[in-house]
Amino acid sequence: MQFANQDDTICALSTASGVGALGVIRISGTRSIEIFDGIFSKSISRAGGYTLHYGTIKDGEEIIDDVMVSLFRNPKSFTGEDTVELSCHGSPYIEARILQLLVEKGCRMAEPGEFSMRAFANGKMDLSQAEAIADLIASSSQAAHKLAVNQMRGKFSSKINKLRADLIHFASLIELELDFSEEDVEFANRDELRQLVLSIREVVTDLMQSFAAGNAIKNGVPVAILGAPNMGKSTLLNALLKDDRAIVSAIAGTTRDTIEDETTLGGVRFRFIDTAGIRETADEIETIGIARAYEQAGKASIILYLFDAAESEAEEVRAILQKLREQVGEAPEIIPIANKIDKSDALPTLTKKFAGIDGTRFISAEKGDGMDSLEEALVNAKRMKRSTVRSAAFKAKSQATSSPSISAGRFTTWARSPARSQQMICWGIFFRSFVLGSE
Ligand SMILES: Nc1nc2c(ncn2[C@@H]2O[C@H](COP(=O)(O)OP(=O)(O)OP(=O)(O)O)[C@@H](O)[C@H]2O)c(=O)[nH]1
Ligand SMILES: [Mg+2]
Repeated sequence: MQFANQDDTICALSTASGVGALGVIRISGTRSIEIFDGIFSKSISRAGGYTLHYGTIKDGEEIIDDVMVSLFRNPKSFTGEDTVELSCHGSPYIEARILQLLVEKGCRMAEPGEFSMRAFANGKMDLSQAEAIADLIASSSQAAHKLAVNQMRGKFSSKINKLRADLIHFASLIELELDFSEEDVEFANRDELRQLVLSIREVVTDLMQSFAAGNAIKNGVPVAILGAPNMGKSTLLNALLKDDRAIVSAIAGTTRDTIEDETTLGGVRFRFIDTAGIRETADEIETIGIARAYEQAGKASIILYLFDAAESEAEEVRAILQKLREQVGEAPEIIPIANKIDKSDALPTLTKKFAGIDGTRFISAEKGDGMDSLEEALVNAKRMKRSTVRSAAFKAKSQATSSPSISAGRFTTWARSPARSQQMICWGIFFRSFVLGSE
């Protein structure tokens, strides 16, 4: 994206458009104080940074509004430039008039993201922090908020910087070793090399896994609701969302396409996907819907597999669950759900009937029975997924520690074989172009 002239002084409404108690307008650039002075009842040209001023915005003799003004002098502002932030009354008319006045006096309307771009250009933040600001504004759950705050405060950036420094160090050690490979001298300490490789590997694994976790937090943990027609999938979706989102009917095959919506449970954002009931059918549209149901199941982190508590048999459910597992692989957590407990025997009888199916939840999506425990199971499944990721990372780390190819004793022999030397040169070139290429 190309921004217009960077020397322009820019202005924009920083609060949401529409009626509100207050509206905030931001002006940034070398002429911001001078331009603002042209519409304000007093001069702030001699005032220091971080000062607050009260006065009136005027268009000639016409009073537009009484405002509070914060002044930030470069470089101590969000953009790193002279910045004026004024709070006026939150009327779209007043805001438009003030912006119009500012443009008449020499400001340009800012393009989307231009204040953040200037902050980046002036070294106030890196790209990951700029992205975090957008995420912070869009955050709709406790977890997404925490993630964005951490990223904005530079936690992610410091990890990347540390990785970059480690890679540069590694590349220089390898180069040194290659330069003197013909001589019988070990320049790079074997233990140091091994530790470095392990720590790089750990950070990269962690970053790769944090992408999936972060993505789920930002966009919601995908949960697919699966089952045969009429099991109550759409009823469950509505109960989880506490909204009448999907059509519910006693006609089998009501839902033909996938229906998605999000909600937050226990501070975690979930994206629930109701699907077409799975059955053999000659109906062309329903067949497409069923294919989509499988597709969603494959992409989901959690699958809620629904069956009718009274009418289903444990053996048949177990067989279906086994098939489902084969189809979706190890990754998604599958939670079996016995629905419609309200219309059948007492709960202990049902519990006994499905005792062989691990983790079964008993609910009545229609009456709301068991929903609290299901919601708790969802939040726990999410937490377990996170700790599984951590333990996988730990496993990868311990496997790497015991990896014979990089154990200290065998490193020299490994490195000196002609094929390995070739490999090491390739690694060196790779690290060099990857890490140093941007310099
Ligand atoms: N008694 C009882 N009936 C339920 C319950 N949940 C759903 N039903 C009823 O079961 C019927 C089917 O519900 P839906 O939610 O449309 O089922 P579905 O699985 O989405 O069905 P398809 O979209 O056709 O695949 C409706 O008549 C619901 O009222 C429940 O917990 N108890
Ligand atoms: Mg349905």
